[in-house]
Amino acid sequence: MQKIRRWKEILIPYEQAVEELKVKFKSIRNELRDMNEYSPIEFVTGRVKKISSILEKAKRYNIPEDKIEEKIEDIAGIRIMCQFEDDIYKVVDLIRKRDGKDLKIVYEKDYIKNKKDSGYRSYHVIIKYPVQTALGEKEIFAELQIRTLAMNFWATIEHSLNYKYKKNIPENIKVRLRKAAEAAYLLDQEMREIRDEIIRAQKMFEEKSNNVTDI
Ligand code: 0O2
Repeated sequence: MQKIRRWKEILIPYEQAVEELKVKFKSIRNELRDMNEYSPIEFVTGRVKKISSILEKAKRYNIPEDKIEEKIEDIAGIRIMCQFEDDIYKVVDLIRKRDGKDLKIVYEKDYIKNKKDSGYRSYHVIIKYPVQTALGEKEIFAELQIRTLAMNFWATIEHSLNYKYKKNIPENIKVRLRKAAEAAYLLDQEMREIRDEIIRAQKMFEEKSNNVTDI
């Protein structure tokens, strides 16, 4: 009971960090939309890992309790959803531009170019983020996960199935989940091609109508 109370206290700055980071990424989206510019960010969510998941992960990786904050980098998690795969890399660039300003990039993991065995695709950026608390500044780790809507659709359902079946998903279902991940990826490619085709057609149309007015 005392342990839970202590963990609730430890997690306060993580909650603050998640709230601040959500506001920051939502503001980028809102500013761009207000300027009638395209936003690579579709929507943003965030969560602080559940105490039970933190302790379970520490046990899985043999991390002593006093080293958890040092070793577990995704206690604070932000998820940024994009329409298209190339938007993910635009968001990563936006994050890189803030490196050394309001956050510090520790490392990046590209699970899009190197998908996980499960079929999981997303881009992860691990950052250090300073939180101003009543007791002074505390620098914490946070994980930014950037993915398309289709990658998020797959990951959300796969995660809840894994949770429901306590990670004991039968092999044949794992194979089907991998196939479903490929289907989501193909959907992303197809939507990008459709977008590019529309842009090309629009440009051609504009050029033609400019030529007509020139005569
Ligand atoms: P939750 O509920 O989001 O906290 P590990 O966490 O052991 O898998 P590592 O190296 O610490 O491994 O981190 P990694 O690989 O960057 O993964 C951290 C988070 O990425 C996971 O957190 C998930 O949110 C997401 N993720 C990674 N692999 C998969 C996957 O195969 N399927 C889905 N749906 N999500 C994945 P948690 O702790 O699993 O979950």
